[in-house]
Amino acid sequence: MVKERILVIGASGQIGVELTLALRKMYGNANVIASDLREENDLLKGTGPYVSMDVMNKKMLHLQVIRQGVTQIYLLAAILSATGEKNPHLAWSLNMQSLLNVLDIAKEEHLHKVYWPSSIAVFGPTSPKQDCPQQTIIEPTTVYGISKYAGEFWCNYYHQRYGIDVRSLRYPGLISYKSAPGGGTTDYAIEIFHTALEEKKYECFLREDTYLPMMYMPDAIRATIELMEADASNITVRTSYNLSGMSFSPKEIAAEIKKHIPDFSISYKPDYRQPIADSWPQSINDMVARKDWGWKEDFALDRMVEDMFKNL
Ligand code: NAD
Ligand code: AKB
Repeated sequence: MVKERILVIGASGQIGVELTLALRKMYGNANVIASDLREENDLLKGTGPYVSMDVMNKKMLHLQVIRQGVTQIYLLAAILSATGEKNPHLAWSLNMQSLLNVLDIAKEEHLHKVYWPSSIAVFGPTSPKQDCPQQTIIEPTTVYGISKYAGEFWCNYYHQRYGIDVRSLRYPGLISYKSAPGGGTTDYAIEIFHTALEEKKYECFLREDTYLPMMYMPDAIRATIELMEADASNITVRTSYNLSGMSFSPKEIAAEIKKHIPDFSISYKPDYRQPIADSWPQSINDMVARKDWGWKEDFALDRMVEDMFKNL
């Protein structure tokens, strides 16, 4: 078996921490190099190598790839939807240039595999709201969504033209308890747990009836690993796979939380994130991922809420 050396870029973020720990379990601690612009997350400390690095510095990134004998890159550094709307040029610049840097180096150094996540944010107001299919009208209205859609086509281009084995998932909003979320529109579904425990109440920045596609982090990590471990001949989508876990509204998650904290209450004060949420589908059809590499989620809303409270 070929020995893999994996570089995770953006390892101190919401997904990065859990993905790095999962990859270290599979490939051995020393073979998974965590890297980020910010300091090493506490949960990563002592579990394996860490490199402080700006993914925008292509020379430094290239040097690290050579020095560390890297064979696979997981690129997680990005600016998410809500933060992106505050600084569109910065979001475009980071989200695009980081990907192009990684794809170029993958080509030059003949890396075995690259992972880069897309998002349900590629879809826009003209996409189907319910059961949104893999291939449909895609006209994103946020800079984050535009960058993800363009990124998907760069992945496809590097695969078609240079044979890079780059794989991608369109994650829904991810819910987790280990590391904090990084500035997305779906972050309310994490904040709500923390304030429910601390204050027994939550003021939601989305309307009560705002349904969005969501997923519990253990499912997202497993989906990522299953996609990356799948035989290349089964991967028919080289832009990015639709991926579905669950779909709920703030009112529904609040009702589920009330089962655990009976005097919990929620109020609503929609802000600039409401139009972002309104532009996205409410549920996703991921038939192609299920057919190609056998995807199936474990967690529905009730089990996710139960598990969050067990762990928080
Ligand atoms: P996050 O913001 O929590 O983490 C991103 C990490 O990248 C941070 O630790 C940040 O310090 C780091 N970073 C930023 N700029 C960098 C730079 N120049 N060089 C090196 N590192 C840098 O984000 P996340 O939620 O973990 O998301 C990871 C990826 O998954 C992103 O591409 C995001 O678009 C995608 N995604 C996330 C979700 C979600 O709900 N979390 C949903 C869909 C897609
Ligand atoms: C966000 O809300 O920006 C992210 C995403 C769905 O991509 N969670």
